[in-house]
Amino acid sequence: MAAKFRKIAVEEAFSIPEIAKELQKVARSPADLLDMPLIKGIYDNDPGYGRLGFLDGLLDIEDRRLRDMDDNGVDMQLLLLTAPGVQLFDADTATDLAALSNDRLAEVISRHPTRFSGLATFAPQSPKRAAKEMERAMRKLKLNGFVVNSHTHGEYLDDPKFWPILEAAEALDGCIYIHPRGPSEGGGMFQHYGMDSAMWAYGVEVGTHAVRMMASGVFDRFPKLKICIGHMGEAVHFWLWRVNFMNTRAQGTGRAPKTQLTINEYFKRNFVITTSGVEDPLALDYSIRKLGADNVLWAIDYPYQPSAPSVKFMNDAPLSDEVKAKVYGKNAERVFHIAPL
Ligand code: 1WB
Ligand code: MN
Repeated sequence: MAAKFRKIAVEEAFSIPEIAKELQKVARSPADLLDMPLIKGIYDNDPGYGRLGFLDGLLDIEDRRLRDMDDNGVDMQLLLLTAPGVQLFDADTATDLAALSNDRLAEVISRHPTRFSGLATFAPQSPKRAAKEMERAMRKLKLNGFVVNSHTHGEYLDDPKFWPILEAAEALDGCIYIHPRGPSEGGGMFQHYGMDSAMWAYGVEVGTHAVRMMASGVFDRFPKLKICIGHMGEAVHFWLWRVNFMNTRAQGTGRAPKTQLTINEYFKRNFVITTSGVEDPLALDYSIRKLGADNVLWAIDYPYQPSAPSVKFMNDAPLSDEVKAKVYGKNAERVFHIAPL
C-alpha cells in the first residue's frame, strides 16, 4: 500500500567541502562573532561545542542521509546550505561559493529528483550579483526558492540596500527561508550556558528579523514576497497579538513608520512557518489554529535533530487526514514549487 502522506521535510541542512574549508579558516581567525563556538565546534573540531560531529552528516547527501530517509519513510528532503552559509566571507568569495553550492545542489537533485529538492543560496554582501544568482538558480538550475541565514554583517533584509534581492525573490515567486545564525551585535547575554545558538539566541535573532521586516513596511513595496521561518515560527506568532498592538501604538506616536497593513495582516499574507526542530503537539495545534493549515509545513532539521522522533511527532499529531497531508507535504509542494506525484 502506498504511504498515506507524502512526507517532504523542508529545512534539511547540507554543506560542501569548499565551504567547510572556508569556515575552518574563520574558526582559526580572531573574528568576534556569536557564531564562533558553533563554527569552531563543527568545522574545527573544538570540544567547546560538545563534539557533536555534525560535519559528516552535513557533507553526506546520497549515502547515510538517503538510508535515514528510507528507514523513516521520509519521501523528500528540501536541502538548505547550512548556517551561516556564505555570509561571513568577503563579497567575491561568498558570491563564488554560493554559485558553486547551488551547482552541486542541482547535480544531487538531478540524480534523485523524487528524493531531493533544494533552496538556493546567495551572497547578500553583493545584492545585485545575488539577484542574478537567484534568477539563475531558479530559472536555469530549477531550484525551489532561497535560503538566507538572517543578518549579513549586522544588516537585515529591511535595509533598502537589499531591495534587489527582495525584488528578485518576488518576481521569481521564490520563497525566502530565513534560517538563524548567531545574533548580530553585542549579545553578551547570549554567551553563557550554551544559549548562543539553537537553544535560545537563534529564535530571538530570526524573530527580530521578521518583526523588523514587518514594522519597516517593506511588504508594502513587495506585497507578494513570501518569507518562511522555521523552528515553529521562531515563536513570532505566539507574540503576534502584542507585537501588533504595540506597533499600532508606535505608528500613532511616530516611533514606527506608517504601513498599509497591520503586523497581523503581514504575518498572515507574507509568511509561512515550519515545525523544524520542535516536536510539541500543543505548539503545532496553536500554530495551525492561529495561521491556518495552509501555512504550517513539516521539517526535521536533519542532521541537527533525528528523523525518527520528528516523523513520530507528526504521525501521532491529532490532525485530520486533510490537514496532516497539507503539513506533511502538500503545502511544501505549493510554497516551494515541488511537482506533485
Ligand atoms: C544546531 C542546530 C546547529 C541548528 C546548527 O548549526 C543549526 C545545533 C548551523 O543543534 O547545534 C539548527 O538549524 O537548528
Ligand atoms: Mn535549522
